[in-house]
This record gives sequence, structure tokens and C-alpha cells, in this order.
Amino acid sequence: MKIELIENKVYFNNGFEKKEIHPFWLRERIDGDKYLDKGTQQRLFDPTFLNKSISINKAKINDKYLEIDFNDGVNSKLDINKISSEFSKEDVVIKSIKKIKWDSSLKKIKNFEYQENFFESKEMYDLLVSFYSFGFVIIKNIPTSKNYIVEFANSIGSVRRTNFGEYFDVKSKPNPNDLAYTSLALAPHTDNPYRNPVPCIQLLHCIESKVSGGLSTLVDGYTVTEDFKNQYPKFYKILTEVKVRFKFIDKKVILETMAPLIELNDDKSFKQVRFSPRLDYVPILDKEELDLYYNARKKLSEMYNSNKYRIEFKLEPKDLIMMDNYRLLHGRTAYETKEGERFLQGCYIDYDSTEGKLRHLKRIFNF
Ligand SMILES: O=C(O)CCC(=O)C(=O)O
Ligand SMILES: [Fe+2]
Repeated sequence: MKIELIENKVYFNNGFEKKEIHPFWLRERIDGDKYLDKGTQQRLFDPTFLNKSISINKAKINDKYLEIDFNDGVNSKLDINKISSEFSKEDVVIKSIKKIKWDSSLKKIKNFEYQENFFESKEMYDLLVSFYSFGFVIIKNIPTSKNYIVEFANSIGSVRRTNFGEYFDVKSKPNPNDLAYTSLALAPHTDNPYRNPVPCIQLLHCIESKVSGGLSTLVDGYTVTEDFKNQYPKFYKILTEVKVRFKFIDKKVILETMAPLIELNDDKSFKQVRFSPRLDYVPILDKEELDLYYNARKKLSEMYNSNKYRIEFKLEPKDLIMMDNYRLLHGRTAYETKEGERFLQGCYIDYDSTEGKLRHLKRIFNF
């Protein structure tokens, strides 16, 4: 991307096309202590109060800077690198990390090791890149005392509290309000599809595991969705279109939202999967449409539950898994409470936590 000047007009050239940059766009971005707060980098002026007819009297390029005299008497030097970083319409930091599709053939992926100064470390940066690539990471050696999971979550960003509390204890209990709190197997599912918005990232921290079963399972919803789209385009279409009611009923709350099983971004790219067939209620549609919907859901469920896509592993005490609840499905195999205790703690964070941390680490390591 290059900045070019022709008769006091500023252009950007991306190698394919050259386009004029609106003078107001540049005027909004003026630099200097008079115009920007040093610490926060927030504007000390309100661009909505400026005269609309801003134009450029004179512009020149001086090394890394674009020097402009605007017609309202303001003169400023703009850092060319800084303004060029804004030319992309996407978030370049997060979107530049390519999702890596995986299935049951996924072999060793790097585990991360908790250590001193972890949250400001290069290890943390690598962890987040791996998280955005694969949709999950496992971190070893996390302290298990005093609900440390909450401190862990709050050191990346902020815990997303829900009606289950700041964190929840996953163990077999009497009168459970969710099947997670039993020793039954849990088929691959996404958590809390009934919330608006759905919690983005789930953390599960293993405190105790004295049972032979209770293996953790993961499926890459992104890989399955891509295969499903290629193999069953009609099924894919209906599951991206039909909004299903997801509902959770507890003593003091009824949570409910309407959303498709496969949600796409505006550009039709993958955004999110929701799958929890114990609490989805499709609205009453035409019989033929429902026929297609049920066939599609069945096929998708077969794929989510097949050995082709699922990985299985045992979380050991002090292991913490962080997974993308918009991309991955998780579950567990059954276990025997007679054998001993199995105890995990869970909580949620949202994407602003991981995105904010990643941008910050990129800044401090100057990547
Ligand atoms: O017990 C497990 O391993 C997972 C339980 C679960 O699905 C959850 O807590 O969301
Ligand atoms: Fe779950």
C-alpha cells in the first residue's frame, strides 16, 4: 500500500487501483499533542463539529510523514504507517490468523506451560495465535487453589458472569440443573446456545480426576461445517436459514433465543455453530421444509458425533483447556463416580478478552 500525491490530493495505491483519500478522513486523523491525548490516544476535538467542507491547501510527503495544511488553518504531520494500517476494512490482527481445519487425525498440538509473568509473555502471545488457529489450547500446570480459574480468566480479560455464577463446578451432584453435573456421557455440544449473546470462549480447568473415564472430547465445528456445505448444500442452506428456539429453564430464570444451527457472517463466511439437541425447538414450518430441516440436522449430528472428526483426551489435574464456543463442540465420555472424584471448574470469557490481549501483546513485542 502506497500513499501518493497529485496536486494536493492524497491517493492510496494498493498495487491494483489508486483511490483518492477523502480530506475529511485525513483531517479526523491529525496527530500531535494539541489534538490527541498522549496517554489514551483519544481525540481532544470532536470531528462531528468540524466544517464538512474540509479540503487540503497543501500536502507533501516527508520521509515517513504526510504533512498537510488543511483549509481550516490546521496543519499536521500524519504518520504514513499509522494511517496505512487503517486501510483494511477487517481487523488485521485477528483476521490475519488463518483458521486451521482439523479432524480426528490431529496429532500433537503444542501444549502451553503456565509460568511466571505468563500473561505478559511471548508464550501468551503464541498461545493466543494457536487458539485462533485451532479453536482451542491446553495449558498445563495451572494452580488449582482458590478457584484460580477466575484469576486466570481475569488476567486475559474479564470473566463473563452468567446465572451459573462467575465460575461453575463441574462434578456429579444431586438434583443437577444441567446434565453436565452428572456422570453421564455428553455428546458434542456448544455451551449455552440459549443466551444472547452466547458466551464466546469456555475455560475448563481440571482440579481432580481419579476416574478412568470422563475423557474430554472436541470437534472442530468449522471443519464439519465446511464439509457439510460441500457434501450437502441443501442441508447446509436450510440450517443457515432456519432460526431455532433454544431454551433453558431454571428456578429463577428462563433463557431463550432464536438462532440458526449454523450462523454466517454478512459475507457468508463461517461465524458460529450452535448445537445442543436437548434444548432446541424448531418453529412450526411447512411440512416439506421441516422434513428437509430434520434430515439436515440428523446428518449434521451424525457428522458431529462421528469418529472422523472427534478427538479424545484426558485432562489431568492442573490442565486448563480454553476453547472457542462459536467454533468448537465439546463433550465428555461417561465415568463412574464409584472410582473416585472428577472435578472441573468452568467459566466463560468473550472475544474482547482474547482480542484485546493479543493486540496488546503484539504491541509490546513490536510484531
Ligand atoms: O465434564 C466435562 O468434561 C464437560 C462438561 C461440559 O460440557 C461443560 O461444563 O460445559
Ligand atoms: Fe458444555
